[in-house]
Amino acid sequence: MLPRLFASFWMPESASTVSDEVDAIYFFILYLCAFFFVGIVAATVYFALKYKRRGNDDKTSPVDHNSRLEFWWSVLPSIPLVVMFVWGFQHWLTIQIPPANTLDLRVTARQWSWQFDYPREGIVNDQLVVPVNTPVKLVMTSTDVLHAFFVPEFRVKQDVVPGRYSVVWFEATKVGTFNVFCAEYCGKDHSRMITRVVVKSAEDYAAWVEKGGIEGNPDPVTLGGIFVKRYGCTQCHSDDGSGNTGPTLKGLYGKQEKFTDGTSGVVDDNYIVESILNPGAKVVEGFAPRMPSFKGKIKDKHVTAIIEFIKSLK
Ligand code: HEC
Ligand SMILES: [Cu+2]
Repeated sequence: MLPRLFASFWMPESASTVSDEVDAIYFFILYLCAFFFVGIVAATVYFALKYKRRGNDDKTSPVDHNSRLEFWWSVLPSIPLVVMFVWGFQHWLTIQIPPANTLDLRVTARQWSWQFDYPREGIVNDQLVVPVNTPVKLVMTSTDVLHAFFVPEFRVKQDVVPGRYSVVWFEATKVGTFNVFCAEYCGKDHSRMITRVVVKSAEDYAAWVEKGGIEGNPDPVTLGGIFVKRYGCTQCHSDDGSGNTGPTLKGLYGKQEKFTDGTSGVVDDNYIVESILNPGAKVVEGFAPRMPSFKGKIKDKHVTAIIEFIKSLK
């Protein structure tokens, strides 16, 4: 590989099968440009001084062009350009086209959280947990605005677009935890739209799947607490009475609530289910209708656990 010079403080760790080559292309272009920048500036300064007009009768050269020179100074620099293009394009294809036999996961991005679904394993998580040395394909969509999935250590970044699916794949080469950022400005809490990708060894991943992605054997309230985090509810709702984009869940159950259409109602199981599946139906006074619908995105079992959790927040 080409030099990964300075990589340690310029670049995040390299942790996927494509990242070393992305860096190599980056440094190739960078050093090539640096080399020509220095050369061109030096030549400009040299010629400016050498052919400086020295007085009124200092005539300019009678030569107005030189076809052979012009031909070569056009052709030679285009060679590294072709190298840049061919190398870059080939690697871009590698990054774009997923290999066969990937682990396929679904990703839902919303203001301002990530949801990862494991369709075969029946797991929903707010963190992306994957096995090491296994190609993973993410089929991603957004429920609201443009977002972008970005893992710097993997050197992969892909827009997540409402109303359609976009695909990104990667193969992690190191066990560890890396940041997932949203790389498309998406509103007030864009900067908080961060999660992790946890790369586990094959055995640890299998054990995690075996337990449904949940450690231990928690009771429904604890389980509900896990799911409000996993579905990203906690991005907008606190459980301790503090304010946020949405009303706090503390003391919510049994409360008399006023809605923006002038009606009011008591918070019970039905109301919570409606709030989750059809949040626009009743909008709490003093709040904007910012909550995304979780219809088709949340399992009934998980809703039940969330209700138990909300009930417990007296
Ligand atoms: C993007 C921010 C956001 C997310 C994510 C979100 N909510 Fe909300 N939620 C709101 C807002 C804003 C309101 C108040 C407006 C309304 O009623 O639609 C609300 C209202 C509610 C209410 C009614 C509260 C009341 O005081 O009557 C419940 C219950 C609720 N959300 C539960 C959830 C659950 C459970 C989740 C996760 C599955 C969730 N929310 C995810 C923003 C959010
Ligand atoms: Cu975003």
